[in-house]
Amino acid sequence: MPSPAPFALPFAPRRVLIGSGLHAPLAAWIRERRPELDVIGAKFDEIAADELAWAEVYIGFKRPPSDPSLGTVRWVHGTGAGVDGFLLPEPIDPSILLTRSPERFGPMIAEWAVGRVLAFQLQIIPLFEQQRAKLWHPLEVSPVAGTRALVVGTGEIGSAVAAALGALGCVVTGVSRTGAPHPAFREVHPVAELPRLVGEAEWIVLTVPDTPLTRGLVSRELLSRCRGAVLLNAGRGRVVEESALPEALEQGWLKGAALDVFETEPLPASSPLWDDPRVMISPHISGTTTVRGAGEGFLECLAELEAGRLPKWTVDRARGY
Ligand code: OXD
Repeated sequence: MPSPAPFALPFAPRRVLIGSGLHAPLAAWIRERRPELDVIGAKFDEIAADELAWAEVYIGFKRPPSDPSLGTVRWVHGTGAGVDGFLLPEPIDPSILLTRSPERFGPMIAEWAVGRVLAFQLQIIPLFEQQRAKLWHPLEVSPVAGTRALVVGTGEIGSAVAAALGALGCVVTGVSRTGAPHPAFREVHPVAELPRLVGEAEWIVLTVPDTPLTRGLVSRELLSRCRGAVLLNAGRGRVVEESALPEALEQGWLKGAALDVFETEPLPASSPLWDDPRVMISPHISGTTTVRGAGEGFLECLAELEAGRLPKWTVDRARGY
């Protein structure tokens, strides 16, 4: 359940601060639709403490280092798929309303996952490397259809990934907190069954946020139960025990990994993952925020607050999303 509104409703804030690389087009987009709003912005790490002291609302993905407590802001609207930037390591003050973006990241993350699955299965990268060396050397390729995928998380993102892999002919099983059935999955199991399920999957796709329940879920112990799967992580780095990945690859528990998120971002140059040819790294780009998605989500929440209601997209702080 979302927390109750931390202040009296209706709430009609007018001073809006955007902390994002998209601040200029997003501010223009919002001003065009709601000219009475006073909207300013900068990249999140360039926001000054006096701008936070001026703002009633902060829109962004991360808190500004100039004042991580967010000054006197009363409402934060997160623009990313996850809102851990405002909940971890310590949550923002409970007197601040936290809403999340209703933007649909699922379709783009599904393309990211399909791209990696095809690249591994069809050996696209080794074949391209052979091409550069003018080497004619047939590699073993086999269809994706009929392989088994395990998608951890059955929300908007997980179900879009499941539908896309299903369209390739994968047999897709889901794992969620409750194990409630979902039409995009052949079957869904509760998270307690992961130790059995990982041993049956060729693809394990993580789409879950960093919450008290998911942190460290893919531990060394769980990895040791995999039987040559490829691990894809588009959720959060801290869901995986990252230091156990080199061993998991060496032991053959994992055949490969496609990682978009890491415990520390950017991934430090000292990480052995960079040089491992079995690992495909991308810099947290599997699902990106758009101006329209961020703008529409913000205005939807604003309209609800102005009408005296707690927004549908209010974050349940206990669950972490
Ligand atoms: C995220 C994002 O939450 O990039 O990971 O939006």
